[in-house]
This record gives sequence, structure tokens and C-alpha cells, in this order.
Amino acid sequence: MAIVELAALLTVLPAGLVAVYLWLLQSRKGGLPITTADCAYDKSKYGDILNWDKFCLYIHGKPTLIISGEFHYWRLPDKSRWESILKKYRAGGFNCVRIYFHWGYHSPDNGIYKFDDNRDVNYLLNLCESLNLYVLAAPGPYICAETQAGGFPFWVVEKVKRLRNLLFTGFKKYDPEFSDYQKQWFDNILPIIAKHQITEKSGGCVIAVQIENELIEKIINLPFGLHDEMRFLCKVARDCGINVPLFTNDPMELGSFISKPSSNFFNRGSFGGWFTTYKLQHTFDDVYNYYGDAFTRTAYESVLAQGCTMSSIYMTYGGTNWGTLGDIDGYTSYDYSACIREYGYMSSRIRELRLGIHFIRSFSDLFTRTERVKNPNISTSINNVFNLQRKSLMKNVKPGDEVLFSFFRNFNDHQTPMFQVFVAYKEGQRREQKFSMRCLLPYKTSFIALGNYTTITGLNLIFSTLPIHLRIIQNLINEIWIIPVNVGELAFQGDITVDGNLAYTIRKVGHAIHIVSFDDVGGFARIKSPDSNGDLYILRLHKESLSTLHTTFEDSYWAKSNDFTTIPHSPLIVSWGTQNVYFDPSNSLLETQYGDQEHEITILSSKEPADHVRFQSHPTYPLPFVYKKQFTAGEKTSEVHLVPKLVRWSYRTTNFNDLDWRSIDLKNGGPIENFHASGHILYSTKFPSNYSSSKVQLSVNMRHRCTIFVNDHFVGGHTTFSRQLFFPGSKNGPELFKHFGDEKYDITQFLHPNGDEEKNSLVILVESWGLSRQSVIFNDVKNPRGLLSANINGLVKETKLSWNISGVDLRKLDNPYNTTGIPNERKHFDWKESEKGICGHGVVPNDGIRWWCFRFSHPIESKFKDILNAPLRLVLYGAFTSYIFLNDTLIGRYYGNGDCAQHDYYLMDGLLKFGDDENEIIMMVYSWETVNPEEIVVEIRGWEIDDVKKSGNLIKPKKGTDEDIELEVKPWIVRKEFIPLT
Ligand SMILES: *[C@@H]1O[C@H](CO)[C@@H](O)[C@H](O)[C@H]1NC(C)=O
Ligand SMILES: *[C@@H]1O[C@H](CO)[C@@H](O)[C@H](O)[C@H]1NC(C)=O
Ligand SMILES: CC(=O)N[C@H]1CO[C@H](CO)[C@@H](O)[C@@H]1O
Repeated sequence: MAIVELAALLTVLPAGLVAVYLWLLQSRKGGLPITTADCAYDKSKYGDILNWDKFCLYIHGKPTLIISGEFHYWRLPDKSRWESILKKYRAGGFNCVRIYFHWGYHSPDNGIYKFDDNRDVNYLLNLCESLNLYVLAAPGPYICAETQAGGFPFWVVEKVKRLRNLLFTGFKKYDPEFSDYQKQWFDNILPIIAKHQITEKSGGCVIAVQIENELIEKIINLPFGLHDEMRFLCKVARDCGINVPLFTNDPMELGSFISKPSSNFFNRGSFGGWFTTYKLQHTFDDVYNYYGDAFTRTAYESVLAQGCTMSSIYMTYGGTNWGTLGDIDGYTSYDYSACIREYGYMSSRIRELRLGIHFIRSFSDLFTRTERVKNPNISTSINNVFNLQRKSLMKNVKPGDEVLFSFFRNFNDHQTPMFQVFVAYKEGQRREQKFSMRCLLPYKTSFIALGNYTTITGLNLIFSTLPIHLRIIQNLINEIWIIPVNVGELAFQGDITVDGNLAYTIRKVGHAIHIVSFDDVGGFARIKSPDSNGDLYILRLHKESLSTLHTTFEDSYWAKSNDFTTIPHSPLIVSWGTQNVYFDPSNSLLETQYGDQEHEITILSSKEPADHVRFQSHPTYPLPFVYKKQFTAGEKTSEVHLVPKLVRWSYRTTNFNDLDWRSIDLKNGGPIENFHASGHILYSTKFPSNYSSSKVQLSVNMRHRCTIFVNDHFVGGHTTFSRQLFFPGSKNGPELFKHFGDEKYDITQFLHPNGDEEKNSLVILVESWGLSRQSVIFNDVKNPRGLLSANINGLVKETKLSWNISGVDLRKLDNPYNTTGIPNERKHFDWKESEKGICGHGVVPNDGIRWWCFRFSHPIESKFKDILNAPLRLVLYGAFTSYIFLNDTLIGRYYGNGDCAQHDYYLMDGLLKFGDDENEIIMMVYSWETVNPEEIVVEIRGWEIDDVKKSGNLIKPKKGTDEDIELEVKPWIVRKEFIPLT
């Protein structure tokens, strides 16, 4: 019998599973009457402006590389800085930005949308147009981005049951109410974006719009998405006037309504760093060091090797999760160890990456259309250094157009970084030659080698084991290559002559293959063949110079520089020697920023830079198109000390009795209410002292941090945080084991003497790290925050506690992320003057919430403010908790008890004022332990970072020594100068 039953079960089970699968498939299809054709890109109408094939994007018919970097304007709460940061994207070689538009940042409440001041996205898009940056617009509605609720406004999280149509884990059901709210956002944001489309106006920057983000429509082949979700959003986008192509960012598309391009030329996000989370003791400097300087370049070139010609680097500038913007996965800094550091400095990561970008932009015509070579003509003497080879496919092939790009990346940490490249080459009708060339490539670094290329002067390069960072073509006669002082060789076909100031050797192989190598110095060489028309110049630059190698390429779409001899994909101007340059072709003005150690800039241009330039006198590169200019402005402004005095200290306290309280039912209180989503929430209750046992115990279950006071005495505090799926405080699970979050406190000693009256007051200060961004699988975004439950054990009678709550109604604020959550924070109070400030007073837990205020003057005199830039930071040490306001904007959350490793808070330039005592910092402070004055550091300093050409990491103070604070290092200051070209 049993066997028969088992057999029956075994037949029924698979059939049942198949049935469930088919049912799932069917129910995913949805029923909205919207077809793909309704939402398709109209190629017949707009194809002349924007088109694509399996290789690349065509803008006005020209194959265009899209080198995009992520940019989150909402992580820069001063729009005055958007321009200077975006100029650095340009300086890094980028020609595009991908922008997430953050719904919650613009919408504090249902139906209310703000696009003024720091939320002025129209201004932002105008700016991109003036800087010649294309835009990939990603307006969500969901964006993730390690921001609270993934960008959903708090009010939407509260109102909607089925966020992203998620009914329960793993199952979606279309929710028209949710869709209506999404439409509300699109109706507000998309018309602004639509105005800036490339299809709408000449000079428009928006080339594509991303719908939703990381929707994950399929999980291990199981249908999980809902076709109607995309269908609806795409239709709304079209209805709002979006007519550029739509795209998605989903690794596992099921029915994605948006047709995929026929090849993978578009990569929506390559990671350029990583974030770091609460409870992790890693700083962004640690993350930076872990991946190393070359990380972004190596990752990016690996993506290019796949034939990708359109890619975005996440993040290029990370910025600041100021206020309560960040979700639990990111503390205040969102530096991301990105190419451009939080305080605006170009790190060595972008300096490395830029060399790779210069290369592909130099050869852009050839690089946009390539196919993978099945049998590469090269091999290497050691493993794991050669990735693959691609061959260019120009539309009308002429000899010399089948250029080979060989991708090298060294993943071999066992062998020497010096190896041989074997090249197989057929000289005319003769038999194949195989010869070897030297190559040097350190572990974890990469470059793309050029081969089978004919110069404009008629030289035939067979292969180069030297990276060619830049190709410049002058007057269609000369070709100039910029290469490193590095081991490596150039192999040419045919006879050549070499002169210049570089010592060289030539070896000959085969019939007439000439392999040139140079001595290990900087300088130039000129290479000719008997029948060359012009000269090939090789400029060898040291690493130092390469790290500042700047150039401006102009995409034909933006071309403004009519007075330049515009040769496609030849840079307009090249420079090195200063850490930052921006060139504006429309007025031929070179803006350069240089550091303490930088005294001169070298400019390579067909145009002469004005004044103070020593023409043709460059000792290393005595060439007619190389100029040198010495700086003088530095001396005038050298006396800058970036440690301002903190003056006019005062403080006030928060008296819990003075707050507005209203009663709530904890059980049905709906922990996610508008004003309970992030920051602080206070809970209070009163109870009698009629206890029987020797111990009265409070048990508390809350998310994420609480601090407990009984009768104004500090009792204790704790944090719930877990990176696991199901445990309390978790970030991406459904929290199955809530009771695990109970923490017990003995409160006996703080109670008033026995009595039946409700004399004892209990205040629980809860801080939420915000709504999780996870509204994907487990819908953690809907998990409770704040106080979930609290009980007191040990009283004579079973006492039923009635609870009150106090907080800030986020809907009433212009910016819901700009508050500590403590009521009345912006009200005028009687501040008491304090001579010594927090460093003299220390922090005492029984003080409860204490607010400290001080002022300081900007260390740069206002007369220098246009030529000097010196970002500042607030440095905090001591085991206390603090929320920090700079001139009224909440710029930081500090957890000195170890919940977060951040000690340096960027004081955003745009929020700072110049003049006497004009800047005000207010710190809301409380603590779980007594912190003595000598343990506290509150200081404002410049960023003391390692060599500016390197990572831009902070110089670490020596731990546990007194000189920590005195450490004599030079903060980072840059000077600005403009050089007109004539
Ligand atoms: C090099 O380019 C020529 C055309 O210019 C082509 O005939 C030849 O096959 C190419 N060599 C390789 C190895 O791809
Ligand atoms: C934060 O709020 C204050 C007070 O409303 C306001 O002055 C300030 O501009 C706000 N900052 C931002 C970045 O929204
Ligand atoms: C110059 C200036 O606007 N300073 C302001 C900085 O912020 C404080 C607090 O709001 C103001 O009182 C200052 O006037």
C-alpha cells in the first residue's frame, strides 16, 4: 500500500509543480491594454538624431562612445557645487552622467512637489547642457541607491500596502493605488526631463530614460515580476512626453516591457567603489585601499573588453548622505571611495581611469564598432595577463582600418609583472613571423594595447606593448602619442628612422620588422619612415605627469570650437602638471587648479597660451607645440591655516516635559507613520512604584537604537542591527524572530519610593536609521521602526502601560530629511553661554539631550575665496552620539560608541559663509557613558590627505598617542588660475 501511495505522490507532485509554475507564468502576464508598440522608440521619426545597432549608439549618425558617471544631486545639498563637481567629470574624460531623480527628496507629502533651490533639476539639466554632458535620466520611481526607502517618499510607504505591487515575499499583484502615486511622480518630474531631450531641442542632453531600477523580474528562472508594472510606467513616460529610448537596469528581466538592444553594448552600472555600513568598522579610506588605485580602470576596461561602448560608473562622485537620507546601509558619508572623493578631490582612481578613457576616446572611430577576435595574433609568456582581443570594423574598410585592440589585465600575483608578448605576424606574402616583445604590467592593473594600426603619417604599427594614452593629430600632418616611461616596445613594419632627445634601441626581426625601445627617462622621439608624409612624435611622460594628464575631447554633437582645427577625436588641448583642469572650448579658456607642490603647467596645443609662457623652451619636450607656464599666485596666498577657532560656545537642554506628547496605542500604533520613519522618536509612560520583587525590569524591543531614562536618570541604551535575513534590525529580511530583539534593563534603583500613584516617568528615546531600501523581495521597507513593544515586570499589580509619543511631523517640513526628529529643534531657546564648550564640560548621560552651539570664521579670507579652495571637515572623537547642523542643514550623524566608523564630516563648501564668526554649528548630543573632556575632540580642520596625486585618503593619526591631534600635516589647498589661449 505504502509503495503505491508513494508512487502516486511522485506522479502528482511534479504535475502539481508544473501546474503552479504555469499558473505563475500566466498570472504574471497581467492585463493592462498597453502594447510594446505603444511605448517603442520611434526610429522613423527620431532615428536621425539617435539610433543604435549592436555595436553602439549613433548621435546624429555618428557612432558615439558614452562614458558615463553616476551623479546624485540630492547628495549635494548646495547646488552651487554641482558645477564644480560636474566639471571634474569632464576633466576625468566622461561625456555623460546618469542621474537618479529621488522622489522622496522632491515630495514631502501627497501631492506636494518641490523643484526649487537645491531641488532645481531644470537648472541641473541646463548645467549638463552647458558642460556638454549627455544625461541618462533615471527617475525611478524606485531607485535603491542606498537611500531611505529606495527613494519612495515616507508618505507613500505609509499609505501603500503593496509597494512595488508586492503582495508578499515572492508574489506580486497589481496595485492600482500604488500605480496612481507613481504616476503622480512621473507627471511632475518627467515634463521637466522631457524638455531637455535630445529629440526635443538642439543641444538637449537627455539621451535615454531609465524606468524603475533593479526590479528583478525573475529569480532563478522563476517568474517573479509582473508585466503590468513596466507596461504601466512606460506608457506614463510616453504620455508625459518622453520620446527618447527607454531602458531598464535589471539583471534578470522576464517580461521587461522594454525591448533589449540586440547586443550588450550598454552596461548600466559598473561599480567604481563600494559603500560601508553601520556596525562595520571600515572607513572609505579602508575600502579605497582594499581595492587599490587601479580598481575602477581595471573594472572599466574589463567591461570595454566585452564590446561595451556605453557604460556608467557607479559612483563617480558619491557625495554625502547628509541629514537622514541614507538607509541603514550607508552612513553619513557616501564617499564610496569613488573617483572623485566626497570633498571634491580627484583621487588617483580617476587619474588612472582617465588614462584608459583618453585612449578609447583617441581611437573612438575605431573603438565604437569592434568584434571579438577568435584567434588573437598574440599570446603571453605568463598566464592570466591577456584577456582578449577585438578588431575594429569600420563601415567602409580601407587598409589600416582593421585595428586590433588587445586587452591586458594582470591577475597573476605569482609571477613577475614583466613578461613577454609573442606576436604572430605575416610580412606580405612571406611566411608568418613570430617575435616577442617586452611588457610590464603590475598586478591588478590593466591597459588596452594598440596593434595593426597605420598612423596618419603612414607608419605601420604592428603592435605596441606600451600603453598609448593619447593620440593627437595636428593639422592632418603630425601624429603625437603620449606614452609612459615604462618598459615596453613598439613594433613597426618597414624601415624607420628615429631622432629626438630620447636614447633608443632598434632591433630588427624578420624581413623588415623594427622594434623600438627607449631608455627609462622622459623626453621625446620623432619617428619617420622613408615615405612618411609627416612626423610621429612620441612623448614619454613620467607617472607624476600622467596622473595629471588632462585633455578635452569634443563630441561632434556638442562641437562649439569652430576656430580649432577640428579633427575628429583629436583632443583640443592637452596639459599636465596641475591636479585639475577644465577647458571651455567656447571661449578658449583653460581653468586650472594647482596644489602646494605644483608650480607650473605644461600645455600641448596648436594654439598659443597667453602671457607668462616660455615658448619652445621646455627642456624635456623642446617642441613647437609644447608650452610651459609658471604660476605666481600661490605665493600670495600661502599663509592659510585651516584650523579655525571655535568660539561663542553655548548650550541648552531638552526638557522631556516640555515636549508635545500625544497618546498612542503601541500595539496598533502603526510603527511606520510619517513622522516616525527616520531620526528620533520619543516614547513616554508613567507608572506606580508598587513593586514586590527586589527587581523591577523593563524589557524593550525597538529598531534601531534606544536610550532609556527613568525619572530623568539615564538607565542604558542599545542598538539592534543585523545583516542577517530574519533577525531584529535586519536590513533585508521579514524579521521573523522579533522577540529576539528584547533587551532587559533593571530600573529598580531609579524608582521613587513605593506608592500607588503614577509617579515614575519613563522616556525611551528611539532613533531609527531609517527605512530600509529593500522593497524587492522581502519588503523590509515595510518592517516596523521605532518602539515595537515595552513591558515592566516586577510591579505588584499587573500594570497596563499607556504610551505617549512625541516627534516631528515630516510632512510639515520642506525637506523631510533635514531633522533630528526632536521637536522644537529650530525654535529659539535660551542658550546658556559656556566658556569651555563641550570639550571642557564633557558628556554626562544624565544630561539627557543637550545641544551645543559654536561659531567659527572661514579660514580663507573672503578676498581669496575665488582663487582658493580648501574643503573643511568637522572632526569628532569621543563615545557620544551626535546629530550635526551646519548653518541649519543637518550634515551628519555621529556614533562615537562604535556603531559607525565615521569621524570626519564634510562641511560642504556651499553651506559655508565667509567673514567673521559667520558659521554656526549646532550639535545635538547624548551618550550612554560618561565621556571625560580629555576624550573629546571637536575640531574643524582642512582635509589632511596623503600625496594629492595618490588616493586622497586621509592621513591617519597615530592611534593612542597624544600627538594625534597636533599632527603637523599640510591640509589640502588648491589655487585657481585662468589661462586664455590665443
Ligand atoms: C591588419 O589589417 C589589415 C588591413 O589593414 C588586414 O588585412 C589584416 O588581416 C589585419 N591583421 C590582423 C592580424 O588582423
Ligand atoms: C534645512 O532646513 C533649514 C530650516 O528649514 C533650511 O534653512 C535649510 O536650507 C535646509 N537645508 C536643506 C539642504 O534642505
Ligand atoms: C551667514 C549666514 O547665513 N550664517 C547663518 C548660518 O546659520 C545660522 C543658523 O541658522 C544663522 O544664524 C547664520 O546667520
